Amino acid sequence: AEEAYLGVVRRVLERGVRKANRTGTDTLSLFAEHYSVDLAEGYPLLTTKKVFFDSMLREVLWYLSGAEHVRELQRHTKIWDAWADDAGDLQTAYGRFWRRFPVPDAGATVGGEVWADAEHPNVRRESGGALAFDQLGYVVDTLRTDPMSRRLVVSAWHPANAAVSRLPPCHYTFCFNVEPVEGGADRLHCHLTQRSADLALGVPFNLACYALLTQALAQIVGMAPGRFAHTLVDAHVYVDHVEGLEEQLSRTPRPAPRLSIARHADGSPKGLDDLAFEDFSVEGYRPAPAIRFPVAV
Ligand code: THF
Repeated sequence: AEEAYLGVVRRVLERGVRKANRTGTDTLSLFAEHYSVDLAEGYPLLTTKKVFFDSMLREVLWYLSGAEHVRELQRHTKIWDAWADDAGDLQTAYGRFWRRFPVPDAGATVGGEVWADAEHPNVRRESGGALAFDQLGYVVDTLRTDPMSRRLVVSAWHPANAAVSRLPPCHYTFCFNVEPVEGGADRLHCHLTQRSADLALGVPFNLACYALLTQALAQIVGMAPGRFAHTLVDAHVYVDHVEGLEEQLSRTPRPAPRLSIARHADGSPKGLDDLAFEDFSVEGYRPAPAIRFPVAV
């Protein structure tokens, strides 16, 4: 599984085109790279370098919380500090859109289009009165009621926010898909589309994050984790990451670890909003040493 990720890194190092970008550090980039891993083979936490699982898990729990600020996350990890203001607020936050995507006012309708209203089971009222849609809640509910649905989409991209934000979402939409299995548990697949993919720093976190999320949703709805597929629109390596990645490519992947997610005492799965840091444990993770990569801001 890890080979799939390393293959993208290898291709970008070999054939990537040098590009300038807003950060001031050039990249080697390839357009529309893709890889996938089978989560049945283990949890894809990379072993060719140490990936900081605790930081990544704090980040996922922050997404799930639906918060628009990083004040809680900052108590545990610095990985989002560079993009937050002094109060810990962000101009764009994943969880805010995953769990609380703004619903237009009824008055915004100009023709025949429709919007879920306050009566919809996945719509909540914000403290200020505006309506917000819980996309992840909708996915869980739909996996239960209509698992073969091809509409299991979550979008973190709000055009009117993205146009003015300092950092619009990089991994901006994901979609689940169920494969029926005769005589066994159906498999839950996840496809993530990422507009901008920092292969050394971000992608190992993103891979671990969505693999964890897929396994958590599968457990919640009684399915088996399937494949995680990842499309990288601008797949890049910052030029100051080349040396570290060459070192990483020289290492041989070790067996993938296993992730386990706690259940309630009666054996029933914990729901999206019950999952806490202590509920996740990784077994058999014996990675090669960490590699330091400077983050481009
Ligand atoms: N900007 C850039 N240039 N790259 C990114 O990967 C990225 N993100 C998020 C937003 N903007 C980005 C931030 N996510 C680390 C990991 C994830 C980040 C930012 C930084 C990082 O420094 N990781 C180190 C140390 C981790 C630790 O000490 O806990 C590592 O070695 O993994 C991608 O979504």
